[in-house]
Amino acid sequence: MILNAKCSIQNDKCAAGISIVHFAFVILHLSFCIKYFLLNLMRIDVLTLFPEILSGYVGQSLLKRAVDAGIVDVRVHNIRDWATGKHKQVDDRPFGGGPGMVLRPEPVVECVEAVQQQAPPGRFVLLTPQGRRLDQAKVEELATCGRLVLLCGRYEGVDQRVIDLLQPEELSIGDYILGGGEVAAMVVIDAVVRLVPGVLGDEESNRQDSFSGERRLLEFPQYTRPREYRGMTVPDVLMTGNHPEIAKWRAEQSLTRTRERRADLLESGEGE
Ligand code: JAH
Repeated sequence: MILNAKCSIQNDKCAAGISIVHFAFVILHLSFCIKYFLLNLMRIDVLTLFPEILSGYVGQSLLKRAVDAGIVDVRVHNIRDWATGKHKQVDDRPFGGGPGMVLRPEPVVECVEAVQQQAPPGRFVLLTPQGRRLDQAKVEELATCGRLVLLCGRYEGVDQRVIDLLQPEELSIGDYILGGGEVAAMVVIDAVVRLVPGVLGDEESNRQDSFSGERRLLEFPQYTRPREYRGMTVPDVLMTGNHPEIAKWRAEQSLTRTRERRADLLESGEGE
């Protein structure tokens, strides 16, 4: 919707004869709209001071397969490339004192702006322990976005003016402090990419469907061959071939496990 509005504004300018460059941008944006929104593809931009942290992961099997198949487009950008001055300084000591360094606003803001302009602007996310906690519902929401721009903080964090100016969605993957947002960004990418249509085989995507309700329980225990290992046997019900009974047993196991290990998952909706 927003993208269409933007396209038509640029169209008006073009009709008013502002320049042929605007027309070229409309065509470019239109082609990106088609690519990422209509064809269900996903573009992910990662903004970081340590792009090499991402490179091993991006070349990894599942993601690499999706990239090779043209379903996902992952681009890693070095924030330092937008630093100016002979020292290319990206961080500085915090005003008011205290330990560590803070990311300066100029290279970060200019990097975000430049990257956002490469295609229709994406959902802009800052990975930070100050963010709202990521869960599967949020992952599903992000997977529908078409484009994500993930900003990875480092040191003591980013200058607050970056946040006030660009208003990213601040997300946390859990209550612990990492060395920086890169690992958290990889967690987001890993969780999101497997939901993009075509990334997983049919088998697994069907499995995902059956668990993508509001009610999320822990998985039931799984067994495979051999039937007996070091004197430990597989529960009898799984060997009966009685599928309604198996389904019942598994549902009970899921509920018991969830109650024992993750009662917090049952708090909403368990009252009926
Ligand atoms: C640590 C900047 N909740 C995950 C998470 C995300 C980011 C960071 N830590 C944890 C972090 C240091 C500097 C970001």
